Amino acid sequence: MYFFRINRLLGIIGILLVPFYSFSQAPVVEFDFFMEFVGEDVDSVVVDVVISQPDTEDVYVYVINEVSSNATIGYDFEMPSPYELIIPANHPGPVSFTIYIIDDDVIENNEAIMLAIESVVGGSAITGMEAEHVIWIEDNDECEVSIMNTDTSFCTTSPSITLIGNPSGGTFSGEGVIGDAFYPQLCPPGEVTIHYIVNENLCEDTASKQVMVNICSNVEDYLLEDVRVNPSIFLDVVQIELADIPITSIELSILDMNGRLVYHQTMNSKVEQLDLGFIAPGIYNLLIQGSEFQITRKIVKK
Ligand SMILES: [Ca+2]
Ligand SMILES: [Ca+2]
Repeated sequence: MYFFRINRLLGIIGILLVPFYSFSQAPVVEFDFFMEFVGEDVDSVVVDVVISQPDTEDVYVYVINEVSSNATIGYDFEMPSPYELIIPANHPGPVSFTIYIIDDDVIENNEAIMLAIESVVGGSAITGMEAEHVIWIEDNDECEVSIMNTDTSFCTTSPSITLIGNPSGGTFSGEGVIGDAFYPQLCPPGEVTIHYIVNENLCEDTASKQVMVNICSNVEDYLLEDVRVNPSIFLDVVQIELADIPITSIELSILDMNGRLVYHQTMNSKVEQLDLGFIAPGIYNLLIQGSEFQITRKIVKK
């Protein structure tokens, strides 16, 4: 009889204790604070997880890929292997994880790494005030537009060079510039300015570079006057005469102002009659190229 009563009494006490017992055993595993800001040039960030009440199951920290401004793993940051992000069941104390920040050269908005804590078995047993942690990576790359090429002096006979702009993706312009190439042979001798314009969302600026195009070596003997164009403004037929230039392997080319070749022939005599009735009225560059020299002059079609 007494045994039955004691048993029943213990049962009632047990029922009364269950909510308290469950509450007291609920794991409290959380980040030490919610948000932090770091520069892109820091090497790493240490994230601390505090454990007020250990979980009875393994718990892991993972990245939530939900926000549009998310930093990208492998490009913006690196994490230890997922297995190193696990907090073993019943782990008593705080745990620290290291997130490695990658310092790139890309101009971008600030980007976030969102971390969360979750039970391995998928339960939502984790309670705590800071179930998520956000690391904002502040971009340290500034918009600095420049032309990277270092050559500042060319001959009128120099071959074309590929222009390199920083950051890439911009547009070059200026005399002798076609696309991303600079053709000294299309420039008159003297100072020439090359422009580079970048117009992107996070970077809008212009850079300019002055270069000299000089008449060098063999060209000195053959001046512009040695190329005689008759009439100076032509309708259909134009006569090209090379006064004091020996006729050996001389190529004659006509390019429009965008650098497109509209006519080409080899010169076989000192005087050539060109029928250019098929080209549109406008200004063209006449290129006279020998094996060791090159002369450019403008011609005009009515
Ligand atoms: Ca980045
Ligand atoms: Ca960057």
